[in-house]
Amino acid sequence: MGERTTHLHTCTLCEAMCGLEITVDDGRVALIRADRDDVWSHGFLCPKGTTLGKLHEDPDRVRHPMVRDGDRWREVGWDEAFARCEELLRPVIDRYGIGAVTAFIGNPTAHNFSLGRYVGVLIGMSGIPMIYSSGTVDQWPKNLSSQLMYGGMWTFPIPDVPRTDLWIVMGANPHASQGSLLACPDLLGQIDRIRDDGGRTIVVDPRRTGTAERADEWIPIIPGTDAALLLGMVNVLFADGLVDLGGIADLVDGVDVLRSACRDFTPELVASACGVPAERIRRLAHELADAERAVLYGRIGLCNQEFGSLASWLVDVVNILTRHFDVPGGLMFPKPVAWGLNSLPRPDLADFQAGRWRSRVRGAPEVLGQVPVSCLAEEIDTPGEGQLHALITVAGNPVISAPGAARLDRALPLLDCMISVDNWLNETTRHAHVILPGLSPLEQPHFDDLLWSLAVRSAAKWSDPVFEPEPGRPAEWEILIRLAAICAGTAAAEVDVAAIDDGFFTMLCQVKGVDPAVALAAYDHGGPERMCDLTVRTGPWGDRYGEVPGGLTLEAIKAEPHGIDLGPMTPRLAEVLQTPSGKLQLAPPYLTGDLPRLLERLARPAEPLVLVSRRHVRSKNSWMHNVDVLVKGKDRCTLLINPDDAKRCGVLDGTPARVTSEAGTIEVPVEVTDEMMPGVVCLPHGWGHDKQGTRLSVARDHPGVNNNLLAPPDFVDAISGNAAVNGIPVEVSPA
Ligand SMILES: Nc1nc2c(c(=O)[nH]1)N[C@H]1C(S)=C(S)[C@@H](COP(=O)(O)OP(=O)(O)OC[C@H]3O[C@@H](n4cnc5c(=O)[nH]c(N)nc54)[C@H](O)[C@@H]3O)O[C@H]1N2
Ligand SMILES: Nc1nc2c(c(=O)[nH]1)N[C@H]1C(S)=C(S)[C@@H](COP(=O)(O)OP(=O)(O)OC[C@H]3O[C@@H](n4cnc5c(=O)[nH]c(N)nc54)[C@H](O)[C@@H]3O)O[C@H]1N2
Ligand code: SF4
Ligand SMILES: [Mo]
Repeated sequence: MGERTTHLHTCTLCEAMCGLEITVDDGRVALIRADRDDVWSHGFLCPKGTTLGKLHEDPDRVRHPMVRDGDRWREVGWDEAFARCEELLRPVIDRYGIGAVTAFIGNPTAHNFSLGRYVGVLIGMSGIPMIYSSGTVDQWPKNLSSQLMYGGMWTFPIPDVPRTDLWIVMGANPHASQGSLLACPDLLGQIDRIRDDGGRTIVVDPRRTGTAERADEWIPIIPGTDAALLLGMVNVLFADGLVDLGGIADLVDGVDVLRSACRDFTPELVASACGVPAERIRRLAHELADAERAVLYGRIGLCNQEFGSLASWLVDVVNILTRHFDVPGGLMFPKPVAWGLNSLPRPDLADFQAGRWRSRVRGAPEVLGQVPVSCLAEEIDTPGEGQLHALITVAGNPVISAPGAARLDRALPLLDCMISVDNWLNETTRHAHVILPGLSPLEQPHFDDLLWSLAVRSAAKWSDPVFEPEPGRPAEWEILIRLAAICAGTAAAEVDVAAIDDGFFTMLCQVKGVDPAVALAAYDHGGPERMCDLTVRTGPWGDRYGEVPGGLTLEAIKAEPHGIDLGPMTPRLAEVLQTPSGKLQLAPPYLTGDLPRLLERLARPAEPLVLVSRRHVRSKNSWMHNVDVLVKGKDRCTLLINPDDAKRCGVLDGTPARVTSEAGTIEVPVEVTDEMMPGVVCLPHGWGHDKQGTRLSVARDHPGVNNNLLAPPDFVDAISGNAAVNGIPVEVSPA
């Protein structure tokens, strides 16, 4: 009989942050189930959470640094790996300068204890002038509207779903995603709760998703037209005298500007472009205004589209105008127990300006310091002054996730140096010269940094590692510090990780007004755990290192293995506003300046067929298809198409179709279903695992096809640069 132990650990796979109870037998995960006593998730979990053990035990997972010579990989020790990084980076920097080096930061960074807190060190200390991230295929429009409205690019208001009576969901599918820019356990279950309490949920989406099925009403909408629909609602709110800002009126600037900006956008004007009857748009505005507690929520379908910034802005606007803002049941600002590094002051953005510089090849303007990730390929493969010669990827798979995927796949082999901080040898990392693996989620402690800033309650949970990592394995924060220092000119063998970490910690203390000497003396260790304690102790409930007796510390959180709960969101608009005027900007000129572009779109004839993306509860972007229990069963990478469109295009259920866009052509099996509105087809994102040279033995047998082969690199929301991977014009024919 081996040893059996039980461990509590928060799931790191999505924003729901479910508490797990993990049983380990003889050093192997025997069972993962929900922790019913978790103060946050109360026993909820989804099928992915039970597979953390499979991820941990995946024989394909990279556990040792790997160096590539030609097409052969060899495992090496850590010293050799960092020496190789230096050997590759140094000549590039010497010859072309640090401007020839860039980084791509991917999604798991936001869910990872080490990476999230230290990726800023890589960006800040390496001297790399510009980076790319999955943010520009995700939430950049929300970053932009939040910067302009509230003065902070991460100051996101979150729908207080657990206390609302009317929930309008636009371009989000929590049935698959479990919530995004919104952390709420069992989010889908809220639909039933709302109904039981006499309320309603309405889903506005081109697809009758699992969320729409469970809701009370589905309103199909033509992709990319949400901003127009929302402007129609704003128009009605003003015209019918329904505007009521409630208690925040004194904090809001720009009501009159907004009133005139929306004057032309009557429901009658926008209805046909949106595919939503004018009468329904009118009624939506009235329903929202009349409801005591209501909230309209928009997510990735509203960001990853041609008018992402306008739509993201207007989501907040309609809630503000109907006094569903900064009040229970409406959009509210979370108060995280531990402040996130994303909330550090950004003086560089105080006076917002887009296009302070432009990308070299396409001339794309920077917005909030980044240009679209779809620029990356052309910056690598176009010769000339300023060409990129080195790339560091951190937890990212842009060969799958970025528009114009085929060109990036061809461009990466042109690099003189590519280093990937990543746990798998996949479509992107197979091009790397060095792979530096992180620990598995079960080999490291966990406390969510970013995600508690998106949560419907103030709560906190600490997870100890379930397994000890192999001796000598660095955590990812150390890897990032080492890479940053090498870029900055330190010899690989001479990087003083602890000194750099102390320097970073000292800087954070100074920002938060605590004496670094007092804070430093409180620890015998560095790294993310120390930083986590700092952010708790200087947070809203913190003890400020003894200044506030009885205040919260990480120690106190650790003492509660099922977590601590400090209650629901509370009104705090005045506290979070950081605009130069100190007021909420309802109608920022940069955003209203984009309205003529929308008017032009309304005048354009409708596209016969457009493509949108989808997610599935058993996938996580591109990287969990190597878990057998998650991919078994029928092929999920199919083209969903409405029966009328299928007939018109001559394609049959279960047969392969050819899908063509301006960017490329793919073949994919057809699934005919009336869950798609006519004129819209749908593909999942994150597939295409048929590339040579990967080490993904399970995913290889369920390859699917990459929908970003169809995404034109320059199809973006013009004012944020965010990719428009929804609403891509396509043609479908039998293969
Ligand atoms: N067409 C289309 N494209 C899209 C989207 C869409 O809806 N449609 N969605 C977009 C969105 S929202 C996002 S966020 C992006 C995601 O874009 P990416 O972040 O580029 O892609 P992921 O698939 O999340 O890749 C994660 C990578 O991290 C690695 N990894 C996993 N865990 C760890 C870890 O703990 N440490 C390290 N170091 N590495 C790890 C995986 O091996 C993988 O290489 O895709 C975007 N692309
Ligand atoms: N299981 C699972 N969970 C995940 C992920 C995953 O891959 N798998 N990914 C995580 C990540 S990185 C993110 S960013 C979140 C995203 O979380 P969500 O925002 O909930 O993303 P989706 O599930 O893709 O739902 C987007 C919806 O937008 C709709 N849509 C597309 N275009 C439009 C449009 O123009 N207008 C409107 N109104 N709707 C439109 C689509 O049909 C789809 O139903 O999920 C996270 N959670
Ligand atoms: S919903 Fe699933 S993937 Fe998300 S945190 Fe919970 S168990 Fe993990
Ligand atoms: Mo995302």
